[in-house]
Parts: sequence; structure tokens; C-alpha cells
Amino acid sequence: MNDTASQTFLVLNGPNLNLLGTREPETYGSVTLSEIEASSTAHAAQTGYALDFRQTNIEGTLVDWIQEGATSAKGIILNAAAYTHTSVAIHDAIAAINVPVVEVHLSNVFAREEYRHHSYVSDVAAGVICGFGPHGYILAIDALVGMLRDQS
Ligand code: CA2
Repeated sequence: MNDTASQTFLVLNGPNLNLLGTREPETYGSVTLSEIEASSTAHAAQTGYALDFRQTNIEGTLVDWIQEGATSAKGIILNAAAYTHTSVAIHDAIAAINVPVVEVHLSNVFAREEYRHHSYVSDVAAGVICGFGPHGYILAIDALVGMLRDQS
């Protein structure tokens, strides 16, 4: 691990989250992903961490980035979006690394369709935050900071 890794959280966002704030505001609100990045980055800076904030619609890219995070980051915040409910590949990538992963969902997936109740991420994640909208990213940063503080 290098010096940058010790100060950085990788924040990964999966498919369609680039549409936040432009479609389906009744489900996902009116805040854009860029606005979530800005508020999360500002909050992380107050805790002494930088964020490497990314979005992709491609499952394999999420797998590549999770593997990269094993050496580039101190923790990973992951909203895998729909791949949460389908991806054994993402499950295996998280299981293979040693940095903590916090699973985040904007919506309360347990109050939605049954197919969203199962996650391939949760059993290999350090913890899960869902239902708090964009504030979930702030809660995830604080969870990682607290975990790392407890470990040191
Ligand atoms: O609540 C979440 O954060 C989800 O991860 C969002 C995913 C969904 O498949 C998960 O079950 C829960 C969907 C992200 C799609 O985002 C959109 C945003 C605006 C318009 C359309 C889709």
C-alpha cells in the first residue's frame, strides 16, 4: 500500500446511476451524482480522506475497479445498483480483497420489489447502508473512518 492509499476511499457507482436527478425523482430524488460526489468529497476532506469517485454501466469495469481498490484505497464504498442483485463476479471480487467495502443504496431496497431483497454484495461487505438517499454516502464515509480508527 502506498501513501495515497492510506488517505483515499474509492467510491464506485454502478449502472444507470449517471441518470440520478434527471429521471425517476419519485424513487431516486432530484440530486445528481455530481452533487453527491461534491458533498461526499467535502465531507471526506473534513475527516482527512480524499475520494476517488467513479461511475460505470459495465459489470467487468466494477470488478476491475474493486481489484484496483485493494491497493489504491483504504476502503471502498460501493453502490453496485442493479448488479447488486445479479453479480456473482462482484461478490467474488470483494471476497478476494482485504480492504473493507461498505454497500450503499439510495433507496430502501427492502421496501421495494422482492428481487431487490437479495444482494450478492452484503455477505462480503463490512456493512450495508440503504434508504437514506444521498446521505448514505456520508454515513458510509463515517463508517469507514470509524472502522479504520478502531483498527489503528
Ligand atoms: O437504491 C439504490 O441505490 C439502488 O442501488 C439503485 C439501483 C437499483 O437497481 C437498486 O435496486 C437500488 C438503480 C439505479 C438506477 O438509477 C436511476 C436513477 C435515475 C433514473 C433511473 C435510474
